[in-house]
Amino acid sequence: MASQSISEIMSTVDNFISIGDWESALQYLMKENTQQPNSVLEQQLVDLRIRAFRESKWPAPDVKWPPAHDVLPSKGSDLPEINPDSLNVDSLRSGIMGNGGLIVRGLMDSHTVDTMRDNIDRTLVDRQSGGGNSDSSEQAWYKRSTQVKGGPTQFFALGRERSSESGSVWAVDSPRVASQLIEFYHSINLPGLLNAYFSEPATLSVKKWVLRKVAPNNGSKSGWHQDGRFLGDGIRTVNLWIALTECGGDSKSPGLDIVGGENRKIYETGTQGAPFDWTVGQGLVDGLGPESPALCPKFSPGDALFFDHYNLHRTAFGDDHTENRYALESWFFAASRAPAKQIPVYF
Ligand SMILES: O=C(O)CCC(=O)C(=O)O
Ligand SMILES: [Fe+2]
Repeated sequence: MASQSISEIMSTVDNFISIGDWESALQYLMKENTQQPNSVLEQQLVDLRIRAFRESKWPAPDVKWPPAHDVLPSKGSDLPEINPDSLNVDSLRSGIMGNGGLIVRGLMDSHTVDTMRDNIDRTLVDRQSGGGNSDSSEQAWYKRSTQVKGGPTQFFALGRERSSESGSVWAVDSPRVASQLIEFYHSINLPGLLNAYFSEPATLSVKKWVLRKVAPNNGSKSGWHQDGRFLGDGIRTVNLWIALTECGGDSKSPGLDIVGGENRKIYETGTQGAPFDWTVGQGLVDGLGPESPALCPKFSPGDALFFDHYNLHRTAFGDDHTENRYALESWFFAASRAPAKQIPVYF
């Protein structure tokens, strides 16, 4: 794409922004970038999405919360499972609030799954080599937005070397991946679904939108945690976790352990065998009883799990795993209650 075209595109974007029309600015920029993906436009998309949230108003809706919901049928104590066709505001509310989680089989198509796995590998390699090294015709797979201030220069498991073999990366640190993911979310009408769920727009965030490649048997242990423990009071959330490789159950790579059920409270941390002061001990989880079973669902590539900040969960490390596990973690917040510390990202 000639640089003239980019400046023309950006001038149209600036016109929308000058009248405060962030939605049109971002829709237009996203459309132009979809037609001809370009690293300059992708970086602009990330930067402007962070600005758009900060510079827009997010009035709180007047709604009863939690809203009315059912409990979905499931096999025994398992989480309910549906196909993408049955995903709507009712099944999402019932699954998350009534059952403690909802599995949607095959939510991401296999082409996008393959692309995302490849994206994660490229991003980890580019991060390891310093990031932003590619010339303008190549993609810079890892590049920190100037709109992200005060964060770590990289994000990786505590005490671990930055590696291209495995790790976690903020999605916004890879502008191309962030753009492709938002295109995918729009293609399945996630903005509309979450708007209905929250009765207001949903937002992503810099810090709770993560690409993951988890190595098998890497010596890690992870404690049970609830994201509601550290994301702040009064939040409303939906986490969309998507497996990009087969994992969990009796498979060869670490899935996600999750406690199902209707319990919606924040549990005590740092006791009953908890390895860290912010995690919940195994003893406490064992004592929750049959209403709150600890599950390790088996996922195929493209399967999704929806849950929220009340769910106890952890990476399901096991000794008998041999394969890497790739996954995407996307926490969505009701916009009027989104924690500023997580750096909301308009989507
Ligand atoms: O993918 C994992 O292993 C951890 C995910 C997680 O903690 C989350 O999605 O909040
Ligand atoms: Fe988590």
